[in-house]
Amino acid sequence: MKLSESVLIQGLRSIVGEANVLLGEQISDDFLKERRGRFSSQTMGVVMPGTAEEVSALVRFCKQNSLPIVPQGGNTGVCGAAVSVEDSVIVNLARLNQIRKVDATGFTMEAEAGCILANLQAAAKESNLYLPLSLGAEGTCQIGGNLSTNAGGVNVLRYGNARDLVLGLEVVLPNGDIWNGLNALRKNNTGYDLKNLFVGAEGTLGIITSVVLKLFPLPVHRSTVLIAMESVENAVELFSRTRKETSDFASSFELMSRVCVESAFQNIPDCKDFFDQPYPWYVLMELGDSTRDGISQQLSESFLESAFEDGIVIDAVLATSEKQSQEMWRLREAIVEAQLYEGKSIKNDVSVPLDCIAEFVEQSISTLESLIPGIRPFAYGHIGDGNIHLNLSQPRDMDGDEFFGRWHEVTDIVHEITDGLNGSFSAEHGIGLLKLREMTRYKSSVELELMRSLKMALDPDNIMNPGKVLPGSSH
Ligand code: FAD
Ligand code: 2HG
Ligand code: ZN
Repeated sequence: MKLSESVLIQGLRSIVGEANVLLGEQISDDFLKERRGRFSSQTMGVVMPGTAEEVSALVRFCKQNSLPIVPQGGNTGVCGAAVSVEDSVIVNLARLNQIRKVDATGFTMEAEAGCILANLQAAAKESNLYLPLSLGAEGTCQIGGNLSTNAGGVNVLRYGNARDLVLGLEVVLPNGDIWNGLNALRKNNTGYDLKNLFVGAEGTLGIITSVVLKLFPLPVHRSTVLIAMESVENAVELFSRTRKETSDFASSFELMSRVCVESAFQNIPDCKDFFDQPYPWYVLMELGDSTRDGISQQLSESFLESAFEDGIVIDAVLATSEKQSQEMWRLREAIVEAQLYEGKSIKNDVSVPLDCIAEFVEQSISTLESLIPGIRPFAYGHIGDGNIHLNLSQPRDMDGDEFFGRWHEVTDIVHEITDGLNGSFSAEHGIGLLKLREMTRYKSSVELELMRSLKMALDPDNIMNPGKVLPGSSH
């Protein structure tokens, strides 16, 4: 028998306490808002458990009553994966926010899934250690969300993406069981590597409640350089030299077009130009080391010198203080926010092999400019990972809704070009609701069937984030 909504709410309250079930007007935009305005979210209630046991009891209750669950972290994801459709229950992990242990000998950290990423970075730093996962949303996103999206960010080049930083996980499975896989071992070949099932699963296979992460030596010596370039080809060539000539000390290699930085200058306070004239492309590069005397500055100076001589670099500014380094990073991170002031935007998050990046950018931009004259491409991203965000702002004289109406036409062009270059239609943001069409189009039937079998094995009642990631998986 299906229980009435008020009885269901009573049941949820009995598990987490009345104050931790938010209803109606208690539910702020923070839980419902989808940043791009593509999807609207509605929920029966937002439930905020405080322990893994409460998560487990909630999941059992929801399963018994066929209530779909949307696990939620900081709700900063950009593919609609934490949006609640079908009146699901949002299970937000914010109260699971304890940092349990920083192990300076083993270089690990154990924390609950609702910890804000920036707080974990700060806790590592207090112990003179480094958690390299870093992205523009780090002040809001939660580590559980980062792992569930397998987030990338600005340090993947040297340290890998979120998946590469996980040693252990605790997960509440769709039947309510708690899997305790919280080990801190670097070596553990004991059957299937279960943790990797949940990393990047976007909450469709279970709810991550705690994590053990790898830490690294704190790069106390850093060299941040803003480099001006003529072309994307030159940026790729510079990247290859950077790797060869700096002993892999480079942690970030970020590309930005002039359009991107100009929008930041215009729309975001405290963003300033570091050069006295405009250039078509910029790279923000960072090297870091923890040697006694520091070698990053010297390394970047010497290899940039040869790049100048060979005409690959036109101009460069080396940050001379921590403040200047932060200002350079502010410029890079401001691009996402700046674009919000440019009207509606259609975003892409593709990756292609490095030697195809220039071709990808050129071909996509010229095809899109013929399709929609006046379209404004914002090309930027983690070029060292082959990951470009080719975000398209609406033409200044076009209606925003009309532009959004052409979403599929635009993304189809970008994804066809990407596919032709053996790339991926989602490099780091995931699938959510946004890229279900692409899953059908570009994933083989073997891959999709395998994914469906896994989902079916773990969540036969389809209560865990239904409708996300797998096409046709709505509740
Ligand atoms: P949410 O948005 O709340 O959820 C994302 C997905 O994870 C959903 O499917 C949700 O159901 C699931 N989920 C959340 N918590 C759990 C849990 N505990 N257990 C199981 N499932 C869970 N992304 C990048 O990869 N690289 C970037 O450089 C980057 N930069 C960004 C910059 C800005 C300004 C913004 C707004 C976003 C950026 N993002 C970036 C996207 C986003 O921040 C990441 O996807 C982030 O990892 C999402 O974390 P979250 O806690 O906000 O998760
Ligand atoms: C970044 O690298 C983000 O800044 C982009 O991944 C997020 O396009 C976005 O909204
Ligand atoms: Zn990114």
